[in-house]
Amino acid sequence: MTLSTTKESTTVNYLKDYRVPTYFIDEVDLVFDLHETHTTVTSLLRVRHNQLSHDPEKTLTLNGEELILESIKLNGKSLAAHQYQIDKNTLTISAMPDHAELEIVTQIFPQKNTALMGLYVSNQTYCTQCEAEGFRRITYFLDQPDVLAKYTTTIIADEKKYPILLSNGNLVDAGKLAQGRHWVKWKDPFKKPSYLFALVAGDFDLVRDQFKTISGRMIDLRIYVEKGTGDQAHYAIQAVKEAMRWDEKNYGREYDLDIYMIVAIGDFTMGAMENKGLNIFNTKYILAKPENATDEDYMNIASVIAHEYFHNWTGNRVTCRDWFQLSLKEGLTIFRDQSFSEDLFSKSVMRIRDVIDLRETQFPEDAGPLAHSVQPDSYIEINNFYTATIYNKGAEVLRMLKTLLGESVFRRGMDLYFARFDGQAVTIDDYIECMHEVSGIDLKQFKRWYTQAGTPTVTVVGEYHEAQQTYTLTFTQTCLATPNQLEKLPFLIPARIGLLDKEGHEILSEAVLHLKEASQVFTFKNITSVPLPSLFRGFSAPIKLNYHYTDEELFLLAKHDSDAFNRYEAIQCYLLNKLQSAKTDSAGVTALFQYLLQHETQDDFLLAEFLTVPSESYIGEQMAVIDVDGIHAKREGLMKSIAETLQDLFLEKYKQLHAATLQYEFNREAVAKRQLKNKCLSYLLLSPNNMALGKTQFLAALGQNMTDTLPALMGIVNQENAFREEALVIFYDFCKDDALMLDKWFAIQAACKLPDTLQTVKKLMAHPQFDLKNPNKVYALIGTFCHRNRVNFHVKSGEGYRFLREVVEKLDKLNPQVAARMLKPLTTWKRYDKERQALMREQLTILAKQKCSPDLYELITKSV
Ligand code: B3K
Ligand code: ZN
Repeated sequence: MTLSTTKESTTVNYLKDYRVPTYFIDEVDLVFDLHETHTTVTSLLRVRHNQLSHDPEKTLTLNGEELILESIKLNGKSLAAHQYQIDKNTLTISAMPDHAELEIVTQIFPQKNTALMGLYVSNQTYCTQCEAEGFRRITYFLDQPDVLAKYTTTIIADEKKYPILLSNGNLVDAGKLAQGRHWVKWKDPFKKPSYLFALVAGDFDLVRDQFKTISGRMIDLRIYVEKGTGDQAHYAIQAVKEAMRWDEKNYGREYDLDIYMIVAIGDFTMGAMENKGLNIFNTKYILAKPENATDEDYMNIASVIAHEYFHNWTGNRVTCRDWFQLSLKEGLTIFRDQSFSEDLFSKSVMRIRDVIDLRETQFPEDAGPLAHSVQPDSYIEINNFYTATIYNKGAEVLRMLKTLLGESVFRRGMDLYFARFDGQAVTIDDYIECMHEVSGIDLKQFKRWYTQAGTPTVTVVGEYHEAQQTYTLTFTQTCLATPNQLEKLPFLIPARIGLLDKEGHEILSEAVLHLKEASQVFTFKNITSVPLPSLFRGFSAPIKLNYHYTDEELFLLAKHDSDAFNRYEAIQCYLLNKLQSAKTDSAGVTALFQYLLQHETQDDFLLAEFLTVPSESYIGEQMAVIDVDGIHAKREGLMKSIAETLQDLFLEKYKQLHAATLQYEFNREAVAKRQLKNKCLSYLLLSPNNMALGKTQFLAALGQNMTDTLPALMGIVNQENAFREEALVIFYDFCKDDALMLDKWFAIQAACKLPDTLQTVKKLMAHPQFDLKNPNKVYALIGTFCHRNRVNFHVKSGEGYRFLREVVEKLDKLNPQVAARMLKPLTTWKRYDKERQALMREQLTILAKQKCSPDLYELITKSV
């Protein structure tokens, strides 16, 4: 018996080292025998030498981690000890035949698996997470995405405890065994990489529905959730149907199996996983009912469901050749789910929110020590690369491509991509080649978006020539150095622009300029008066724009631009200017907000976005040295003065909308009203005089409508008042048996801006319902405090940094992926003042001296 150990390697993997596999595995037959102390996995592999691999040695090297090898047979014969070799994370067989059947029996320990990779147990349910490299924690395998095999999976387990046994594909057989055990057999007709394998065993509530595909096939839809929560899966199953319809209509993609299953799990590191035919989801993105889920939760559920469903084509049918191509599936699938949410909820608001997200998560990544390109050229731990750059910037790159090619050509490119590469593991280059072929456009320069990291800054200068009646715009692009990339070449940037006259009428609507040079001039003819440019409409490229607008010009754009995103952008820009000036004069801001409240009557959802002051992190991003306390004080001050000056208007709007939203319904119109109503409430609750209003809404909404409960509670909790403690107790009593609501209870306290919050967070870590092994709890309490509560996390004493380091140390032993995610704020130390820099570095240095996971090792070495 040999034990392979936990991954320790700190090897750097390079894209340039990619080689085709020496062997392929065409068929996999797995048998899982689930027991209370261990699981035995028998794996029968049909192995074939790859003629193209030029490996004269005929050596087969399989990956394996934390496995106990019980036996190994080649073509039916047990291998003697000298015929194979086991190292830390590999099993090597030399002198392999060209074709062989390999039978490997391993033992694994799902009950002890806290890393939540491979096979693990959550709430008495067995489940798997194999992306990126979890399958090797189940059995020895060629655990890389360019090895595509057909899987058959047999699961054997106690029937009472685990009546439901699931895997990918179709159920083909089942039976009973002695001692109350039973078995099932699943067969997946589609070839897939090992990262898409899934297994689930447990007892669930089942919610079912059907979907008739465009060609008339009936799909059996099933969502499995924890017993007693079946009433919360109805929205999710509707969302599945919406997503299926949308992909047929917009991309011509039909679902391919006869059954589509989703299982919701309480302990899950990510949002969800797109395993073929058997998605596994974090409960957070399935369960919802009005009393425990907010409008945001509902919208997120639809978007994650769509995301995983869309992966069936972008990721599963056409998959990635290697993990450097991760954005091929993730960027593309995010782009598709963003478009879905725009269609479903609101084109303008979803766009605004996606850009906010990009600027708050990806821009800092680009500006920090962990900056990497959308197609990285090296990594130590691939799990560290499920980043905003790969996902969100990757999506922006495709949005630009669509802008450059136009909608119908882009669609033809997608059709070609699916037709050409169905059933294959391919590269970002393969994808771009399709787009090149259908468009005839040379995309060589465009591909720099994949290989160069960093956020470009585009400086624009406009000049009007009255005599010639021409207007010129000069665009100059620059991009700062990022780690290992000191010099950058110009990007191909699509700039969607319009020109307005003094009254705000459009003189030129919707031109897309292709910026190619470091500096480039565009001339517009027959312009009869000085125009005002509306630049990068819809945020047509992930860049930082530098154009000097006067306050009057920003007002004009805010009021009249035909592009909703640029109206929002003008307001943000104006607010940022005010927040950055030495003395914040709020009169202009309140005048603008007053105008918007009185005139923006078409779209409540959009208005709620317009009335949002830039976040502390976005303000900080604009500064050379982030002034944590200054930003906080100024922003709070500005919001308070808006709230005071416009108190009557907010109250009037609030009352009017409140009366119109008494009954909770989830639909576009109701969401828009509630969003605006609660935006007004959040301003009103900045004043202690309005606490009664918050209390009334909180008590009335609790148990009926979480969308109204939460903002009221937030307003109450964020200041000292007589009702504060009581409100938290009432909320706790209401939510103590519901894990997801409990997360909200933890998060709301961790987000509190009052000065003793760190002490509260420490106390809450000792709460019996807090669990360091549960990622949702960690994200709710530690994540909210360290990632979102800037003023308290960055407290001058350095106590917040020490707290995070201590938590990360503990987490790393349980779940390195979660530990690495939590560590991120410390890696940005260079952005702060000298004192904070020293304190943050000190904690990183302490960590650097300890033995830690490759996940942490990579982040620490890259950032110290
Ligand atoms: N593809 C999964 C990612 C899982 C990665 C785990 N380290 C989720 C998604 O993007 O759909
Ligand atoms: Zn994805």
